[in-house]
Amino acid sequence: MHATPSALASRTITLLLLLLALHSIGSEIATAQPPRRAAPAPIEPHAADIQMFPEPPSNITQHLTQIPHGKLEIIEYQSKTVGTTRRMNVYTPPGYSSEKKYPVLYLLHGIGGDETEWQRYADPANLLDNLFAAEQATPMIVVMPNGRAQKNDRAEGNVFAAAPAFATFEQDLLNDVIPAIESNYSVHTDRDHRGIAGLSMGGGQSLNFAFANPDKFAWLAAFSAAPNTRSPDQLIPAGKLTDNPFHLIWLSCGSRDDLLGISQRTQRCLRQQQLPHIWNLDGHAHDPTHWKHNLWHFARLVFNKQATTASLGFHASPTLAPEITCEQKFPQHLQGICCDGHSMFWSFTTRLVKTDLQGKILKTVPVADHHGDLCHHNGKVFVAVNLGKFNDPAGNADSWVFAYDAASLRELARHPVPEVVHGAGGIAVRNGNFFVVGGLPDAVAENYVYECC
Ligand code: FER
Repeated sequence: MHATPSALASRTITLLLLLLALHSIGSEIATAQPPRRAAPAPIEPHAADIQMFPEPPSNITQHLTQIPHGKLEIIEYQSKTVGTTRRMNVYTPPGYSSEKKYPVLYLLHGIGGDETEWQRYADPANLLDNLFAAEQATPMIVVMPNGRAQKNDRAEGNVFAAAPAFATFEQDLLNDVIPAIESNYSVHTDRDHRGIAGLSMGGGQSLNFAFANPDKFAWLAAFSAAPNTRSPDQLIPAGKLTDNPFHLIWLSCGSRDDLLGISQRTQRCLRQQQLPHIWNLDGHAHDPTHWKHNLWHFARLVFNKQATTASLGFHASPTLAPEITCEQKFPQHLQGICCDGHSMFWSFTTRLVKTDLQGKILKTVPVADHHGDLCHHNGKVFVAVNLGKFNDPAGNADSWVFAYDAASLRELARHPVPEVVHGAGGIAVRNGNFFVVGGLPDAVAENYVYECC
C-alpha cells in the first residue's frame, strides 16, 4: 500500500483522464437534442479541477423557529425595456430597517425558471436567515428578477426559443430593475455593494453582464453557467482589463454536469488572464443541490472583503495568501494547518484548534500527544497521529489517521496506518484519496508517500 510520488502522480492523471472521457460521452448525448446549442466538451484537466469547498451540512435551509426571519415579497416594476409591468421576488433580511443601508445581490434563474425559481430550488430565505443568525454572512437584500425580458415572460413552450430575451435582460436589469430597487429599498448604490450571481442561463448572464459592466458590479458568481456565456475572447477581450475589477469571482460546476465545458473554458480564461477567482468543481450534476450548496458558500463571502481575501488567498494563488495569526498561544509546536474556505484548522501537537480566517478562536479540543499535520475533506478534519516514537528506526511510531467533525471537532474515527513505520509526518487529500508522508530516521535513506484510508 505504498508508492513513490511519481507513481501516485501518474495514477491520479490516469483517473482524471478516465473521468473526463466519461464526461464527454455524457455531453454528446445531451447536446444531440436540438435546438440546444452545443456546449464545448470538457477539456484537459489541471490541478485546479477539484472541489475547493466541502459539501455544506444537510440542514442549511432548515426553518428554525427560534431565530429571526427575513421577508420575501413579490413586487412589480415598470419595464421601459420590455414595455410591461414585470415582477420580481425580493428578500429583505431580518430586522430590515430604513435607518440602515444594505448591499444588494441580484440572483438570476435558469432557462426553465422565473422569479420564483431560486426560492423553489434553494430556499435562499431560510438559507440566509440561518447564516445571518450564525453571523456567517453580511446582511443583504437579495433580488430575484425574471431574466426572460420579453412580454410573455412565463417559462412556456420551447424554453430555448427565449434565449435572446435572456440577453435583452441586461438592459432591463440596468435600466429598470436596479433603479426600481434603489428607489424602493434602503440600499447602497455603488458597485462595491452590488453583486450578481446566477444558475445556468443566469450564470451566463451574470458573467456576461458583470464583465461588460464592471462599473456596476463588484461581486460575481456563476453556478453551472450555460452556453449563453460569452466565449472567453468575447467575455474578456485580451488587454481590455488592466486591473481585476471584482472583489470576488466565484465559478462552480458539478463534475456530472453536461455543461461542464462552459465553466472550464471560462475558468481557464480567468487563470490565463490572472484574474483571482474561486473555482469549485463539486461532484453534483446540473441540479438544485449544486446551486444551493454553492449559493451557501458564496453567500458567506459576498460583501465581506476580509473573508473573501482570506479565502481567495487559500484557493486562488499562494501569493495572495493573507497573514493569519492565531489569537491564542498553545504549548508545544504547530504541526500543520488547513482550511475549508471559511475556517482554519490548526494542529498544535496536543491541541486541535479551529479559528475563523482572521485567527479568532472558534473551538479548541485537547488531543493525544502527538497530533501532527492535518487536512480537511468534506466536513471532516483528518490528522496524522503518532502515539509512539516519531523518526524512530525501530519502527515504534504507532501511526494513525484520526478523523474529526469539522464543525464540532468531535472525534469520529481512528484509522490505523501501521505501514507508516517511522511515523506519519504529513497528510494531504486529493480526489478523495489520502496521502501520508512517512518519517525519516537518520539511518534511513529512502522515504515513502503512502496512499491510505
Ligand atoms: C443550452 C443548454 C442549456 C443552452 C442553455 C441551457 C442557450 C440552459 C440551461 C439552464 O438554464 O438550465 O444549449 O443554450
